[in-house]
Amino acid sequence: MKYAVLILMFLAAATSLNGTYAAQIVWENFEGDNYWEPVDWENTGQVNISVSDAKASEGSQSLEIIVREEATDWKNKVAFYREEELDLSNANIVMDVYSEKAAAIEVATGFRVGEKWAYYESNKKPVNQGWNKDITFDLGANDFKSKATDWKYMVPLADRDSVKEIYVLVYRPAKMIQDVIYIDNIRFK
Ligand SMILES: [Ca+2]
Repeated sequence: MKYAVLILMFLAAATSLNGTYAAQIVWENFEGDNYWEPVDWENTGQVNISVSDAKASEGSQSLEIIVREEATDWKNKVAFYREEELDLSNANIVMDVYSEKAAAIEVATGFRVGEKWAYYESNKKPVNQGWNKDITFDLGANDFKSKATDWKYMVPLADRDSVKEIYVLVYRPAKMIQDVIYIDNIRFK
């Protein structure tokens, strides 16, 4: 909770000093312990995640995601999350993603928010082979999906001031078997 307050103060201070200056803080750089866990949803593939020094866009470590299951039409993604109370009213999310393969991979972000921990998911962003720096998710966008919209991308993210968990999802083309992806330098901006 202290951390969330700190972020708010930092963003407020940076905004007031310079109206259009976009403050940026690194929230997760994977230089320490791993706070992320894979989800156990029916429609997500099996995955191993761990902090690794094989690739990094910041510091010397990143989160290594080893996908162990072939992607099918209905199970075409893996997902993992970190629990933390955050106020992201004035923040967007930026991250760096490395893909070993030149496959049609996409990433998205998800959020559990509010008293009911409702789940919202952002639209997908393409990932090319190698490093994809500064992939940005606009948390003020109007094309999030949720259960209330029957999983159609057509609503804003609700309760941005009351985020409980942040998810990262990696979508993969059907028939893709093994895969390794790295994520680093997750920022609020
Ligand atoms: Ca790092």
